[in-house]
Amino acid sequence: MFEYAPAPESRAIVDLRPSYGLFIDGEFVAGEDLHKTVNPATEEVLAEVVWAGEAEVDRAVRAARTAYEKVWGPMPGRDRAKYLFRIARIIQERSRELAVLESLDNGKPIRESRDVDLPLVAAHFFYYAGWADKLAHAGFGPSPRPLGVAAQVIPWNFPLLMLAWKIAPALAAGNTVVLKPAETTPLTALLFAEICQQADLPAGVVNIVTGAGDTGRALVEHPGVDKVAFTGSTEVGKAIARSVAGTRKKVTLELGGKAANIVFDDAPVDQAVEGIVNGIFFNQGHVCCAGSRLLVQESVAEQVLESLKRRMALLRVGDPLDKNTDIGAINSAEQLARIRELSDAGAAEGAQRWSPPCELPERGFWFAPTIFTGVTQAHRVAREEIFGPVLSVLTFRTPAEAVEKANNTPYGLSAGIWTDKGSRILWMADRLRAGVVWANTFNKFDPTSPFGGYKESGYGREGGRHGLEGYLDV
Ligand code: TXE
Repeated sequence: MFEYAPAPESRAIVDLRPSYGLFIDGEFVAGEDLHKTVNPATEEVLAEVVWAGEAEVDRAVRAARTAYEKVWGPMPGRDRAKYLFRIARIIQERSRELAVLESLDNGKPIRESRDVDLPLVAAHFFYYAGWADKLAHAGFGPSPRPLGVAAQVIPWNFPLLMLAWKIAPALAAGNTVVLKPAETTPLTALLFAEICQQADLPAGVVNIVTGAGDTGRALVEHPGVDKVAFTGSTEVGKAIARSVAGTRKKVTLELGGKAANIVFDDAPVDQAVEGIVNGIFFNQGHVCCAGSRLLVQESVAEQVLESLKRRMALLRVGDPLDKNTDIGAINSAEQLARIRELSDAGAAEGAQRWSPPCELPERGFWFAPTIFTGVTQAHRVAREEIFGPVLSVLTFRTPAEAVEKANNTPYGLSAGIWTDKGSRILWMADRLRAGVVWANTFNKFDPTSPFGGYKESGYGREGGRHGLEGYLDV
């Protein structure tokens, strides 16, 4: 008789080496400046990686330039597509290993890395592989040209997925890349480098330089770079925009957010509550488009909050490799300190803080799911990006007031609407200043649709046909 016993997602599936070099010109290159990367759930050291200095960044940019001019730029799109399809298939084949490594280095629940991140990563490569031989027939003009060498700097919240968002369209369009993963989550990018080798990708087409902000700055400021693509904090995004001003470099920026998740009185409460929970607690709230402000219509606020609290009491916080875990570890001690500081500010400013009873592990970085009620628009928790499992609740009476409050933020990345009325969805979507508006769902991603911000959430789009525009001269 067949018995289904789900195996624990064991860390034994990943074969970690004690240290990793930089991936430059198709090879791993040792370096001197080694730094540890830790498992945020246990504080155990996973491996050491090199933090690249200016000379190493220079080497990587030169390798990317040569590969662009000699191999990848002149290659017909159908041949570039073959490599991208091959990479996509290897990602699928090695997806359990990648998912476990992602959860170890990042702290996110395995259910998310395995069922959300990894399928989307593979989907991105499949999707853009399909574009590589069709660029001349897609409204970009008869002979769209790649930009050249792309410098790509990504954050730690979706390490592999952000890598896929950056690398897949860049390569499909004929660019070569030097990518810098975040300092706290370098490992899956290095495993991806191995996958490039396994796919026989020509040397220099993809280069991975690990390191922190200084490595990122050296990369972005390198004169051999034609395009800068950045995802991260608004502060660093602005610094990058300033540093490339006056150069020939093109820039796309995907920055912070403070999305409103708006619940009307005609929305099915259970469904909306699931959407609120997914909106703010998915990936520990380390999500640029997280629904971090709940705007709930006054007439149903009490009912929605009661139901939300009941649901929050069922959330399991703990071991990221346990399939039953809903909320994993906070990615770093620094991020935990930031979340604590803002959460304490919320309480000090007079909002009411609530968390369900939940026991947090002793070692590692943890934060219980938290909501603030009695929040006004003046409170810091209503204005600043917390980037953690913390929800601020505000109320409204009319659709116009909901729009006014939702738009009352310097950000404009995403918004959510929960209502039974189709006409209201269209009315709201027309007025919300956000790059993505979800209706009766939240945090839905697809490689075919463009993603990106208004206002201080950045500019440029990633995903879909629009995602190619950032890597082409048309
Ligand atoms: O971001 P940084 P941090 C927000 C979120 C979070 C806050 C700080 O609110 O609490 O930012 O996070 C590289 N030139 N988001 O400090 O510093 C860095 O090494 C070039 C939202 O982690 O912006 C990393 O690879 N690169 C966001 C990447 O930039 C530089 C995701 C992001 O780090 C650099 C992350 C420099 N001068 C944080 N300085 C989102 N939009 O999803 C740093 N880096």
